[in-house]
Amino acid sequence: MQDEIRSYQDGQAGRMRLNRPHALHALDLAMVRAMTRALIEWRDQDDIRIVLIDHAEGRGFCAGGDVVTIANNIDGHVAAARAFFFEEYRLNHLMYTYPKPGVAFMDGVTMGGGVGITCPCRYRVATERTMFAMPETAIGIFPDVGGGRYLSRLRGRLAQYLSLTSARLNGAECKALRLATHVIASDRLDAVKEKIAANPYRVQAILDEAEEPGSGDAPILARLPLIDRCFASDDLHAILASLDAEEDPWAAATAKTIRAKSPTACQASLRMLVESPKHMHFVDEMRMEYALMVRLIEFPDFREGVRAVLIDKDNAPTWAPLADVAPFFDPLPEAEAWSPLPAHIGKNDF
Ligand code: QUE
Repeated sequence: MQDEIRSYQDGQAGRMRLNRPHALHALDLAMVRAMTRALIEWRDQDDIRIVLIDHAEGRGFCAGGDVVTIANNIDGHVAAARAFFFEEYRLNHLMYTYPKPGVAFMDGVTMGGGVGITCPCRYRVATERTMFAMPETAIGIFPDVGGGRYLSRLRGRLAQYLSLTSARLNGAECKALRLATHVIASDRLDAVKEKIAANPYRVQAILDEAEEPGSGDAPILARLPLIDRCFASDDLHAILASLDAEEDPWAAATAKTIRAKSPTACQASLRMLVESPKHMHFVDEMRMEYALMVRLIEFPDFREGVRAVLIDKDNAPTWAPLADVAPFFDPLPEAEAWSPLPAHIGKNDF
């Protein structure tokens, strides 16, 4: 079998290429481990000055996590399901604190777990093929992988809007919201990567030079006032009531979209977005997200959502009755809680 992560040195760059084309390069545990191992190896290697993350042939940059396998593990193999998120968040944290700059190329679908490996990078390149979304509430979970941090820092009430609706953003919208640093035509990326690998100290200039003026329309900007008004509350029912009160086709369609998502997942997401800005350190964010994820993957909506969206593809989930999500935020017992990779860990410790 071909390696699902192709990692190699290219000039002065460490290259990590996601290579699971049949699943839009969604991350499984082996990929998370291979990426972690490569980053640890490159951390102390003086001839590697920068890390480039992209995908091999085929569509998509990274569709998220391998949630079908995780959902199938819930019955009987809960430890394996937990282990995926535990290690994925360790990778996200390693990238967030990594001493060398990262460049992520979001040249296609970039969702969930794909966002988690992009947002920690200093340079985030979108293209005309970028389709960015945090669609987790459709499968009974929440925008994780640091989503609480990245989304809650966006302007106005975009975090609440993106989390509840799974709305997709194009490359120009990602740039307008600072989720991307650059928008570069897809057919220029090979040349850009080659130049960066040869001259990593010029990365900013190389990306700036490859960007064309006017990188396309960002229609979301025109809707910001309406989004801010309708998503002003941290309460799901108040948001729905606010959308229903607008005499506006967009508001009606948006309310319908939210009503199709897991209500429990939506409420958990809204509460996370209240809590996330209180965290000083990314470690605290990921510890909270892991505790919440451990609870939600055992709540029936996760299995049901994965069934409806990704297995049977009937898009007709039956959600469980609404729970009070507050207990989902209780810290885990210390022995089960998430922790970052120990700082001294080396590549042979896996
Ligand atoms: C929510 C998600 C994911 C999703 C859809 C959601 C997710 C994910 C995929 C996905 C899509 C296409 C594939 C694939 C996975 O879809 O995490 O293997 O081919 O990986 O609504 O969180």
